[in-house]
Parts: sequence; structure tokens; C-alpha cells
Amino acid sequence: MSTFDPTSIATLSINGERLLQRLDALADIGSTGDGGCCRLALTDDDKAGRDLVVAWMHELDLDVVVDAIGNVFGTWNVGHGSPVMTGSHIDTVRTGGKYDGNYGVLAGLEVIATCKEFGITPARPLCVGVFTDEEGARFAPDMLGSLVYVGGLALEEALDTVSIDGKRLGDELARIGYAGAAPCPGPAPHAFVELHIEQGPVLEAENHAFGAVTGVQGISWQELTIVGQSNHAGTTPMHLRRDPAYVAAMMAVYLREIAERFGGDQVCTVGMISLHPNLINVIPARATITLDVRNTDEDTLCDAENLIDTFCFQIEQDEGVSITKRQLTRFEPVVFDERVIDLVERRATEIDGRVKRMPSGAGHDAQMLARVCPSGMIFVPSKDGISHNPREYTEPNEMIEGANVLLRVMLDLTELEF
Ligand code: HGY
Ligand code: MN
Ligand code: MN
Repeated sequence: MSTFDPTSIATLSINGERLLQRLDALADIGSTGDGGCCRLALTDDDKAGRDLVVAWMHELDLDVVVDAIGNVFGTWNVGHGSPVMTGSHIDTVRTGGKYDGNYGVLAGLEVIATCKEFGITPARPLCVGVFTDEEGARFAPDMLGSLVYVGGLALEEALDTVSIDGKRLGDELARIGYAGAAPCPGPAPHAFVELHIEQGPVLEAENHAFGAVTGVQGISWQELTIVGQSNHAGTTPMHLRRDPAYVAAMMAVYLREIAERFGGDQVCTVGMISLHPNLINVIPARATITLDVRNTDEDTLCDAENLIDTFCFQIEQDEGVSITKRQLTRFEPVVFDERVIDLVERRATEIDGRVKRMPSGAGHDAQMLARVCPSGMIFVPSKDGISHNPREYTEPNEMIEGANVLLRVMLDLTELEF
């Protein structure tokens, strides 16, 4: 039986000072010196970050379990039944900020610490998950660890994934000592709620304090390898060229045209372009380009992908190149559980009535947990809408209040039967 009155927890607050201190301490690991962080998945810095978070889990006397894809779970085994889980990731992109992912993990630890400090015993266990390789920046796809956890990607296939720097995921996992014993897929939690910075401009622009996240947009990642004819930059007439660099550039322009033509939530990004041999006076032999294409609507996302395929076919004919496509990620849009969204909206409104229901533009582990249990997310504003950038920033009091919403929603979820 739980020992708290749902109305009384509305007066509780997490230890904001400890949360902010821990965010800074974690940000020191892999610090890029400009306020940002670089802890690419399964690097030594990722290991050091994991070790620090595991140490904090042990300080809380949590049961710490590592699974076969390296996901780390700290569980306070109180009450009965499957746990209410929160969590996120602590791997970052190469030019990451302090808060993307880290905030949700550390706020989860704060929720448990606060319950312990105030003598609150939930009816169910509380668990904080640290999911492997959420960013997908080193090993695609993104949300890889949570995808394996929910059975969306076979463990062996995930372990054989090769990084952009040529390393096998399973080897890197073993090298950093996080190839855990717990099997994948893992057990479905009772419910899952993730606290995260918005990473976009909406909450700030519309002067909202919180986002009650309704779901996550669809994501399509492709890598195109464009092979042409390497040749001398000075002697080769333009009409005789088969130039992969030109084709890559035209692809980037075409993606922008698709986004402008579709409008709405359509976004298209070329994040990586590499040329071989990448020399000033050589028409490249090969260009490799990545396409990140997203939309909240699955049919529209498919339309964008079809346009890209048609464009590739046509420009192969026109330019005499060959294009090979590798699909790195493909997730359909996800809608969160209405009951969890309602809880987030209600508890956030208690603190500040400026709450917006909104989809997430970024991918999150919650979109994977939504496959196996009622899931949802809480957003707090991102200053200037900046993320995946050392300038990523959220006001301290906004982060503290976001963690307070997480506290209340998690405790509510321990009382809710689905
Ligand atoms: O790519 C994303 O949306 C997330 O940051 N992994
Ligand atoms: Mn994130
Ligand atoms: Mn991210």
C-alpha cells in the first residue's frame, strides 16, 4: 500500500541544487570547453558518464542492472508489480549540450531521492533507465538501446552494427564494460514517462512553461553513396563529367524544395557529406551523403521518400552516376497514451497553467517504450530553441519545476491501473 496522499505530493519539491550540480558534474565528462559535451555512444567518455550515474544509483541503494545492449536500470524495489519507469540517455552528439537526455536521467534519480527523503513509499517500484546510443550519431539507428529493449531490433543485429568510425557495437560495449547479463528484450514497465528539453523553439516562442507531449514524428534516415568518374579538375570539360559532388549538392537543394513544398511539419536535413578523394583538383570518385527526413504524418513522410527515390533515379540517368541507398533508420510517427498525456497536463498545470499539448520533433526513448506500455513525455523550454549545440540552455527553475512534474506524474502512475 502506498504511503502518500496524491494531493499532498503537490507540495513536494525535488532538491533543485543537487539536480543542477549533478547536471554540471556529468557535463564535465566529455566537456568540449564551450559549455557543451561530446560523449558519443560507447566511447570512453560515455563509459565515464555511465560510471558516474551508476555511482549515484548506488548512493540511492538502487538495484542496478545492465542488459545485453548496455541499457542501465536503477530500480527502487518498493511496493509490488512492474515498475513505473522514467529515464532517457546520456550519450550525446559530437557538439552536444548539457541537458539533452542527461536531464531526464538525473531528474529521475531526483524523484527517487525525494521520495526516500520525504518517507514516501510508492505502491510500485520506481526505475530510472539510461538507454544505450539514443542519439544514433555514432551507431545508427537512433534510440538503438530502447529499440532493442522493446524487441524492435534483434540483439545480435544490434551488436553487429558498425559505427561511422568503423567499430562493431558489441566490441565497443564489451570494451567499456557494459555488455550486461540481463536479457533483451527486457520486461515491460507498468508505465513510462520521460522528461526532456523540447530542443525546439515552440514553448519559448508561445510563452509556455511545459509541453504535454502527444507523440513523436516519423523519422527516416538514409545514407546515399554516389559513384561517378574521378577525373582532373582542369582538363575535364563540364559536359563530360560524372560528378558525385554536384549530385550530392543537388540532392541537398532538392530536400529543401520538398520541405518548402510540403510545408507543415516536414523537415529535411543533410547532416553529413563526405567526398573521396576529397582533393581540390580532383573531380570526386564518390560522395556519401545522409538524409534525415521527418514528418508527423506517415503518408506525407512516405511521399517525401518516394520523391527522393524518383529524384535519385532521374539524376542517375542525367549525370551518369550510380546511387546506392542504405536505410539507417525508419520509425513511423508515435502517439502517446492519452491517460499519460492527461496526467502530465494536469500535474504541469498545477505548477504553471501555461501547458501546451505538442508533438516532439526529436526522437526519444519514450517512443520505443510506447510499444510496450502506456508512455508519455514532459517538455521544458529550450532557450532560443537551440539543441545539439553547446549553446543548449534551459533556465534552472524551469528544470527544477519540470522534475517536480515528473515526480508527481510518476507517483500518480504508481496508483493508476491500466
Ligand atoms: O535524432 C533525434 O531526433 C534524437 O536526438 N536522437
Ligand atoms: Mn535526447
Ligand atoms: Mn539528441
